[in-house]
Amino acid sequence: MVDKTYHVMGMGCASCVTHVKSAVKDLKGVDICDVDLESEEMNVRFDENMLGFNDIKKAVEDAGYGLK
Ligand SMILES: [Cu+2]
Repeated sequence: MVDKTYHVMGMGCASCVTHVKSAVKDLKGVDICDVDLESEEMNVRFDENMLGFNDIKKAVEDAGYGLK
């Protein structure tokens, strides 16, 4: 497991946070995902053997937001 912090773009309210969180938590191999609206930071703990940044980025983008 690794812990990473990413920057989420395009969130405007608490329901955006919920959207992003649930999209990432649905990914296989993700243990913890916390998103902070004010700092736009996302902390993710995941199994790096099962997925990587690009998979997380895609899930966030599919939900309608950006990730870097
Ligand atoms: Cu919103």
